[in-house]
Amino acid sequence: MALLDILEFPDPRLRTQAKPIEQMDDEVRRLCDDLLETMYEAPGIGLAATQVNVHRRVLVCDVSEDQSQPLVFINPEIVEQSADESTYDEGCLSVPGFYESVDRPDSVVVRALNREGEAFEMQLDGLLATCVQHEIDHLNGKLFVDYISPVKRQRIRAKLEKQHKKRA
Ligand code: QAP
Ligand code: CO
Repeated sequence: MALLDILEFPDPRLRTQAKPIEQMDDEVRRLCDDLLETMYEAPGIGLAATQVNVHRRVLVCDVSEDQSQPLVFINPEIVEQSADESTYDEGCLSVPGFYESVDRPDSVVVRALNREGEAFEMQLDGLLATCVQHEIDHLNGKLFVDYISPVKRQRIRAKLEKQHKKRA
């Protein structure tokens, strides 16, 4: 297992469209495990491969209080979504220190492969539905800051760029 480095907004690599996994193998299973380890260490509730600069369609999440319910979604697809929306204050390990309200469908049905490469479908509600939609966005090069006002997004970008310069 390994901790992976997380890309931070506005890194252009976060805009990459991830490619589907064609075949489950040890390398993909290792990626799943490393994503979970990196997410738990952060700590976070969701992490997409895009965020660690691996442009494959893999995401992990765990919204339980005690890190007891790891979920792996490979090649995830939303096959149904509710008309009703809910609003969450979203954050992102790639946008550290910033949280903004985002509206998304309140429940979704997601079809994906698990860590063993088996297909499954899951109905998700509440925070888990929001989290998986947020992570699928990453696989498509999209960030939660794309849903907020350009003024707020620019302010976040400027603050993070300043931090990155200091660190470099
Ligand atoms: C996505 O985000 C999410 O700013 C997962 O300083 C978040 O795990 C979906 C984190 C909220 C729905 C609601 C963020 C950790 C973790 C930070 C995360 C930070 C440290 C974010
Ligand atoms: Co995120």
